[in-house]
Amino acid sequence: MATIFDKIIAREIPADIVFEDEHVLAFRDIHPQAPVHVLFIPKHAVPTLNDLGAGDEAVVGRLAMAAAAYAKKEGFAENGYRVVMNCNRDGGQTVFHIHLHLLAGRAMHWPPG
Ligand code: DGP
Repeated sequence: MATIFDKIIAREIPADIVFEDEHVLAFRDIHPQAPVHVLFIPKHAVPTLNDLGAGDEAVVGRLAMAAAAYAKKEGFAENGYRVVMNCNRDGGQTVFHIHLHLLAGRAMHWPPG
């Protein structure tokens, strides 16, 4: 099922895009939870982590590598950052197109809420 993220990929709705390559799009979260809050999404839609299958091995790896490259480029890799992927109801997922949250710019807490 199409989600709001498909519309961002298609440029049907605006987003503050910070990175794009053949497989990955990254843009600022509309409700930032930290000074830096960027979502990394695959252009090939997969609803949840549970739906990854054969042939999808590289999907999450590409998101993680793009996030790490962004952290290095923006200069906060050394201080650190958090990446989060929410899955389904108890994980707090609200958009059913997998995405990796990159949060940075403040000290994170543990355990998360
Ligand atoms: P999650 O709860 O893990 O499914 O995260 C979905 C995130 O997507 C949430 O932090 C808010 C963000 N979001 C939802 N709709 C939009 C939108 O239209 N534009 C942008 N930039 N972010 C959105």
